[in-house]
This record gives sequence, C-alpha cells and structure tokens, in this order.
Amino acid sequence: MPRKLTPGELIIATHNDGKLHEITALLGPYGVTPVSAGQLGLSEPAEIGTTFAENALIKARAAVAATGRVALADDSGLGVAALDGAPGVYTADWAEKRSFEGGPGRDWYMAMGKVEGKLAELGADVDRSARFFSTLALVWPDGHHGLFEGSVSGSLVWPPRGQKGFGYDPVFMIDGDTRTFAEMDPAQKQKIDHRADAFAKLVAAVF
Ligand code: ITT
Repeated sequence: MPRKLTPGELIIATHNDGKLHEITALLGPYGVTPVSAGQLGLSEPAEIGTTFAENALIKARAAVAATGRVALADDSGLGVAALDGAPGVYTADWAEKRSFEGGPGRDWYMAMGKVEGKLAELGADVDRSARFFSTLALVWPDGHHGLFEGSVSGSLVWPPRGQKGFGYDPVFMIDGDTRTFAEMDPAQKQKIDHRADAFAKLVAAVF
C-alpha cells in the first residue's frame, strides 16, 4: 500500500520560485505547508542524472539529508519533437549564462532563442510540436520514495508572447488553446500543465 503523507510542513526541494508558486497552490487543499529548500538556505545539489526521475530523486534526497524531513522535488523540462526531445533533461542548462555573457545566472530569452534557432535550421515547415515533462519525487527520511510523472502536449510559437509564468512559458502553447502559458492566468495554467498532471498522480497515491 502506498505510504500516505501526513498534514504539516513539507520540504519542497527547489530554488525555482515559479515552481514553488505552482506547488504551493497545488498543495493548498491538502493541509500541507510548503517550506522550500531556497527559503531554508539549502545548497543546490549537482543535477548529474540523465533522466527527470534521477534528478528529482537527487534533489529530494539532498533535502532529506539536510533536514531529516520528508521532501518533494520536481524535475521538469521541455522536449521538442524535431530536436529529438532536446533540451529535455538539460532544459535549465540551455539558459545558463557564461561569464562573458554577463555573469552567472539564467537567461530564458536566450534559451528560447536557442531552441528557435535550432528549429529554424531545420526549415520553415519544421514540426513545432513539443511536450513539457514533470517528474515529482517524494522521499521520506527512511529512504522510501514515490515517483510521479506528468506531461502535456503543445507546440512552440515565435516570437515569445506574454508576461506571466516563468521559464519557457512565453513560447509554449498547449494543444487546444491559442494562448501561450505566459498569456494565461497562472491559476489556470497550473491546473492544466505537466506539473498538475504529475501532481494528480501524487495526490491519488499519498493523500
Ligand atoms: P530546481 O531544480 O531548483 O527545482 P530548476 O529551475 O533548476 O529548479 P529543473 O532543473 O527541473 O529546475 O529545470 C527545468 C527547467 O524547465 C526550469 O528551469 C524551467 O525554466 C523549465 N520549466 C519547467 N517547468 C516549466 C513551466 O511550467 N513553465 C516554463 N518553464 C518550465
């Protein structure tokens, strides 16, 4: 029988505020109070896995090791069909700025431009379909864990549109809609995105 999560504080092993907002909203109805690794000042582990599941487990286990408490991590990314699933597990890496580009940090417009540049090389009628993926890892202090995977299908637009959301939201349009995720009200996006899909599976298992 899957292990249940008891109400109270839950460590969210993320330093990404966009994710934290979505996870906080998703957890709202379940009596769980999120406390993030960023808020606790925990260091970020190296994400050396080659799958979303491996990296989600790395992040959740690092937070459990640092706090001795149950932790939830999300590893997510964008897979572009015409790029054989890239950037995939390396989605955040494509946004990393090098020192000659203005110091450490992430530039999402650069990352979206990189994806678009690679699509443009494949021609004007390139397949623009893409998927967002999320894997949630929930890890208990005794090592027990659960993994929950979600995804949504859509297509990439160019130029980027919208000011809401985070990351690659301005170029992703979910199937059946004409707005990018960054043009949607965040409360609506977080009900239908890849994280919500993974979260529904988590909820069914642990609450
Ligand atoms: P943590 O590891 O601290 O949680 P991160 O930003 O490094 O944060 P990932 O390694 O999982 O997270 O990288 C996934 C990237 O994919 C992330 O930085 C986002 O920019 C992008 N991404 C994931 N979910 C997204 C969403 O809902 N909308 C837009 N971009 C998203």
